[in-house]
Amino acid sequence: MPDIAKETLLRIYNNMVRLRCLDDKINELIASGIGITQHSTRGQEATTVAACAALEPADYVMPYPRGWGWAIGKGMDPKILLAELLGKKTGCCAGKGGVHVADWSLRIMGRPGVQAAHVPLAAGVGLSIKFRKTRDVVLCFFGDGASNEGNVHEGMNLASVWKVPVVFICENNLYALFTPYEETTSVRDIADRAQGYAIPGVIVDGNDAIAVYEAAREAIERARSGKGPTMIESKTYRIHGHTAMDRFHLGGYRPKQEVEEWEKKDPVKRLRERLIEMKTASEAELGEIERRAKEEIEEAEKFAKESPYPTVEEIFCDVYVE
Ligand SMILES: Cc1ncc(C[n+]2csc(CCOP(=O)(O)OP(=O)(O)O)c2C)c(N)n1
Ligand SMILES: [Mg+2]
Repeated sequence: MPDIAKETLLRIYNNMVRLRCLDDKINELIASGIGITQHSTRGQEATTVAACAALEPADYVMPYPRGWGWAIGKGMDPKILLAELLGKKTGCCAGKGGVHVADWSLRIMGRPGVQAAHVPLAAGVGLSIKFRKTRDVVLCFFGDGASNEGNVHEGMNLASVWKVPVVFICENNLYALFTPYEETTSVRDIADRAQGYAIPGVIVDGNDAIAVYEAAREAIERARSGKGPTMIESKTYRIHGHTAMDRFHLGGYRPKQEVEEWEKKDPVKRLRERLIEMKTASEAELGEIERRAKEEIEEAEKFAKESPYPTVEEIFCDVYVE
């Protein structure tokens, strides 16, 4: 039995289910012709959600482009997120950020568009925490493809030199766009690269929410107690294509059978089965979580669609600090 409070386990399950419903809803909106985009997190929900569950409210998240798990995990209301994606005034950036979701009140520092550009910024946030002498921690997410960018090297090196409280989480979903990671990555385990920065490198089964939570909790405690950064490599898989525009992900650049094998390791289903097996929750309780999540996302869609767009006069607000 894992040493995790029942309330935490249920929060993780709830957020994973809410994230999946939101992901499905956005794909539905895209299919209906609404001009938005997303990098689906189906199959990857455990990493961002369970890692964020190990944070405290004052901790920071440096998001990356895949999905919205870091937003849901850090407490963003799906209504506000969906309104932002639809360019509405009620969104977290008043409709002017679009996919570049940020909410500084939740310490979500802003989803980048340039892969890996945020990694040195995570070291910077860590340095600011050190100067301010608070006990906060930064969780910084990036993908396997991004792990080969110079920015990751610079950010991880500086974070180690400065011994700042940053936990780097690389979600290795085996592909960057249409390229398998072995074709672009020098090592089999990206976590091995942590050695080059003299920090711990941890490998975790990214489809096991409990394992991710435990690994993140340990790394976060280490960072909080002044021992510096950790790198976690979460091994997982994206079930959908790179984005909804990707028509070649099934049987094109990756074998259909590979996708089917990973579908059997569905992290949501897997946590559900564990919760039942450990008697953490009953079938009825989990069913209620799933029903409520669906309802919440339907309401979020209605809210986002009915919300107004920003006015022309509002376009130049929030551009500079006033
Ligand atoms: C610096 C930079 N190069 C290229 C791109 C275009 N691009 C967007 S997503 C992506 C693949 C990223 O792969 P990975 O880091 O593995 O993340 P995943 O999409 O698998 O979650 C690329 C190359 C970009 N956004 N930024
Ligand atoms: Mg990838």
